[in-house]
Amino acid sequence: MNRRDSLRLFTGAAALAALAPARAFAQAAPPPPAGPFKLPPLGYANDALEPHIDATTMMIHHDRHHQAFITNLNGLVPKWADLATMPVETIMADPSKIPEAVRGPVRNNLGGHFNHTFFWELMTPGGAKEPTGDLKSAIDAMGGLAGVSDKVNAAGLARFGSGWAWLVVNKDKKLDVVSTPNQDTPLELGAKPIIGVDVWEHAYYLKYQNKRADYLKSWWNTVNWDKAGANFKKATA
Ligand code: MN3
Repeated sequence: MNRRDSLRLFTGAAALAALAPARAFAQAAPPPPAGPFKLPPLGYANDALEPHIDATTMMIHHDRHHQAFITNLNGLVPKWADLATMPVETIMADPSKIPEAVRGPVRNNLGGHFNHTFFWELMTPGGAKEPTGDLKSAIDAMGGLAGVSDKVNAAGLARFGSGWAWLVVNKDKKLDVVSTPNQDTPLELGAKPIIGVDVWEHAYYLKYQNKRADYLKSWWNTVNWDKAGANFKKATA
């Protein structure tokens, strides 16, 4: 290409941009890298969990934090092809099977994708306000909902730095409370999650600042007990 041709191309592009600046601007944003991982949509509006979780936190948490895990995972697929085909649960149940060269980033980003997908589905603006059926019986046997939620909250408060607090069915098939650091999942403990709450600061800081205890207490109002019951049924099947 000679100088005159490149000038002509440039002039053409500039003219297009002047004609349709909004479109030109939109096209300037890089498209998300293609790949098998997709951000699952929230099943409700960003403000649907107000006042317990504010709309801005939900938007940033889902559209940016979760999207970052998806983007990173798609970037990791060329380095480890099995990532695209192996079930998430299989990989996260035994992260030692991930090739060492990509183990850290796969563990963090796939764990983040699993945990957040679980979290969005566990919350709802409507639905049952307390456990029912077999899950209710198991929670009652553990001291009732107030006692169990206190234990989960205590696990969340005791988690130094970032991580999650969980109500799980453990490897002995018993209801149990555990906490995991970073984006580790309960799966590698041989446990199946029933309830899980994100205690990373990004999950609550805009509204609750340093008051993690207030966030945890309020968060229980968002729990989708139908989903928790379904998780329990699957975990004990
Ligand atoms: Mn999070």
